[in-house]
Amino acid sequence: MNSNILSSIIAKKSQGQKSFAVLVDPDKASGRQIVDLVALAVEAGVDYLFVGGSLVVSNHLDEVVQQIKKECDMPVVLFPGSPNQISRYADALLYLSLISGRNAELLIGQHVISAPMVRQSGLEIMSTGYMVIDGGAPTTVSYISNANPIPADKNEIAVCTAMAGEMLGMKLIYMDAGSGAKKPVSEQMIEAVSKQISIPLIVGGGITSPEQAYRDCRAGADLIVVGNAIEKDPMLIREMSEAIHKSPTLTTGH
Ligand code: 1GP
Repeated sequence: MNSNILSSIIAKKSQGQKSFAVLVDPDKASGRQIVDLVALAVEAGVDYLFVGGSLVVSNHLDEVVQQIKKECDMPVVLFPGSPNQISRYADALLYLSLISGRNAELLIGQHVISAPMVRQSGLEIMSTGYMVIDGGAPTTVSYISNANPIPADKNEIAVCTAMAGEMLGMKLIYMDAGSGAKKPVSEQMIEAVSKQISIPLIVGGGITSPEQAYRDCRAGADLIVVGNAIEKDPMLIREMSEAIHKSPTLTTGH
């Protein structure tokens, strides 16, 4: 099983470099928009394109991924909301287990059902402890997952959840306030969690400004994911990328 993309994320973390992923929702992106977005992303030095959404209702995931791959060499990482959001044309899959929830289906059930298909896809599989954090309003992910998010001010629950994920062997932790969250994950929570884990920490949901992205990186996020804000204003990509790539970390993992 290849591990190129995970290795690149780990290598960047160990060098103190931050990474930036732009999230493309196949339901919202059309042909021309994808071409333009990819061009902007390449020019801005975006590290990864994540593709997926909690509720992909269209059936052109393959088409979207193929189109992105035609336009650029950037790694395409699937961020699936359900097991049918798999495309063999992508490079890697965030193999998400919703460790913040207590819905057995999203912890392990759907993985069992889709395991042969996932293995056959040939994708790089990146085991990811997925933690949904309350973002101030119900988001698609909190509704669809049928699981309570971690309260935004309960840093200790987030810390223990991430620690458990790491000790269970997960390779990445993803803290997500949900797409379009009113409030992104707090810097205090990011700092608390990042201090207690040594695997890379992905943070997303409701990040709308380069300043916020910078502060999140400084607090300890290793990879920032932005979707909505860039859908609304694609020109934000450049500033976001600059802010993320210049940011230092104030904290160190143990
Ligand atoms: C959502 O983390 C991603 O799962 C991105 O969220 O669309 O709010 O940037 P936004």
